[in-house]
Amino acid sequence: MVKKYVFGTPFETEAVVAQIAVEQQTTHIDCGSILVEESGFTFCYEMDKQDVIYGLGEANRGINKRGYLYVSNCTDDPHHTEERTSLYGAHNFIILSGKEHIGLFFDYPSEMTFDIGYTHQDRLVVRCAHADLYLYMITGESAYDVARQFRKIIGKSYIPPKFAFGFGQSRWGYKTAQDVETVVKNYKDNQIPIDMVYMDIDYMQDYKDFTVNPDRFPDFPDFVQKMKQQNIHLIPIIDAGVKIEKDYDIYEEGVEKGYFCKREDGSEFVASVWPGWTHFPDVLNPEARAWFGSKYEILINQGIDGFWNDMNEPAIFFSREGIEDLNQEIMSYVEKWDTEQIFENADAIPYEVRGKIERLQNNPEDYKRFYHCVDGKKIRHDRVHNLYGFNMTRAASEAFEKIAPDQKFLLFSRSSYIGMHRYGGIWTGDNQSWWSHILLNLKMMPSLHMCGFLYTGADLGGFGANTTRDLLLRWLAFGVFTPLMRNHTALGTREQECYQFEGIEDFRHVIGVRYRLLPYLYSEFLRAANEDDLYFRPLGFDYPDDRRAVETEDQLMLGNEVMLVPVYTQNVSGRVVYLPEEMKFVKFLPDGNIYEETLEKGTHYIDVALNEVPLFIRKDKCIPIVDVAQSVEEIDMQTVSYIGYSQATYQFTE
Ligand code: MIG
Repeated sequence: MVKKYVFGTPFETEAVVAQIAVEQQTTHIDCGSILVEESGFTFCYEMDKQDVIYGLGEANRGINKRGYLYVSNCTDDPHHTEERTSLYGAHNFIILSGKEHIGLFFDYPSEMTFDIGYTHQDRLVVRCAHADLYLYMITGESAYDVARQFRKIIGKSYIPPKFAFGFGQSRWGYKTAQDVETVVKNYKDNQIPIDMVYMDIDYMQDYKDFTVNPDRFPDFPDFVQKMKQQNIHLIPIIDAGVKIEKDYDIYEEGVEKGYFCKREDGSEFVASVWPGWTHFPDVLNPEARAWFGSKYEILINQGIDGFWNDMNEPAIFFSREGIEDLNQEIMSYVEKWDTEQIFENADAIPYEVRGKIERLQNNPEDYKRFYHCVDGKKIRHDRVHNLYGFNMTRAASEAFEKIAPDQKFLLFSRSSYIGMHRYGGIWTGDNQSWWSHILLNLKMMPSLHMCGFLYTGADLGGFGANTTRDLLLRWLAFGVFTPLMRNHTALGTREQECYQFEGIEDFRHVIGVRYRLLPYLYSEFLRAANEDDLYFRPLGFDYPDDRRAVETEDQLMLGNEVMLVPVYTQNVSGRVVYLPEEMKFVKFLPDGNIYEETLEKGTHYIDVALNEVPLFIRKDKCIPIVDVAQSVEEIDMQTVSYIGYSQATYQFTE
């Protein structure tokens, strides 16, 4: 049962697609209390000791969000440490689950705070500065039921092309066609399956969107085809900022048509990002959105069939106004240097000044300095900040429909808001090569699935910092199951391609398991997308009456058949698992054999070597497996066989 309340004059985010009649407004909805004041909107709910709070999609900390503070405010922050309150996405959906099961979606596109037992241990307070929003309240039989009802009202999740379920290699720093060829050759020579190589900003000409540097990628269309012949899809990055440069057609057209975000005085807003000074396409304006989207065709015409949209919070290094706001002392530093130098030379700058310079980056003041034009109305960016990445990605997706309606494109974004899940997936941004980030990855996945973002994954091996062989192997063994399986790392970090490490056969094996399971994972993904279901679920969704299961946050349910138990600690030969019922323990062994053992309900210690991939199959279920293939295209369905409970059958979803 879904109820819709309206407060003030909300911005139409288009997060919800179902038509729902608006309730007579009250100050007390069926759960909690609401306060509408000059100073904003407050929702308050007294939590029972046993209540579990699910949701918030791409957010920090646990599956149960209790005990901390979360702020929906899309932010480019590469330090995902425990105290951080904002990441790249804004997913304002929570489920209160205890004696009653209630879903709440606060459809509000600006900064919103979820104090879930942070200020007062048992009080949930949701606040925002303007009482202009829709609130959807869902009641159901269980948390799982509530999540599924929510998924129904926000529309079907994006389904990528099948090749996107293969493994992808990425690195910030592949500069030339030869760099890409080297990656492909090494994967192929070592028989490590692979379907995608990602192209980070270095492929562009001076970081200009939709350009390819002709010296470093001569005859790009031909190169794209050569890669395709080896079943490799090249996936270029697109950044939000458009470089200001005379004769750059996208810049000139955008200015001429008035499609960039403007200052209050009508001039184009200018921000510094990778290309230097840029303008931001006004993707909230439908015409500008269609125009920006149409530019993807430039690369599609060269054979490209997938993209990742970056820097679309939008991230800002600094603005002219921001610099002007600083005192003379800082001016003297900033004036002398261009974009990159400021950050490269940060160490030479006095500490106090450095702090101020750092605060120029993603400065909230800048988000008040530009406007969108929606239905002829000027809307200040900060009021709709969390919708930028959503609409940049929607721009691409809507354009694909026109450019090639019969083709599926791979598309995922860094920033997002609920509703964007219909247009593309997301990756979870700049994590680190830390063991704790395997666990963060695991905990984020089911929350994202509650919010509709099914095609998701983290930078496997970690983006920032230097990875290690064991960390990468353990992370990949979990990544085998995430819809997006991509190894990506930052400029300047240790080489992270699988062939850079000793014992390459272990990587070959672990990634090979992805391909052995791919028909199953793809089928379960399609089922989840078609039926508005979750692919990943917390154990509490399937075993709500088993408190131990509810509190287990380092295992996940996948589809109807599988429970995942990744190893996420260093120097261990296995881990403790909790089985809420009898299950079959399965390990993909490095020699290609499969180990199966039935284990009783309860606690067990399982041995899992670095080169093994573990999973559990639920009682009376089975899953299909196939032989390893070098790419998705080469998977041979004739080789299908089944593992798990022998009497069971599996129904494929197509
Ligand atoms: O300011 O394009 O999250 O995946 O490698 C950094 C360079 C910009 C941030 C993305 C990351 C990407 C990087 N980008």
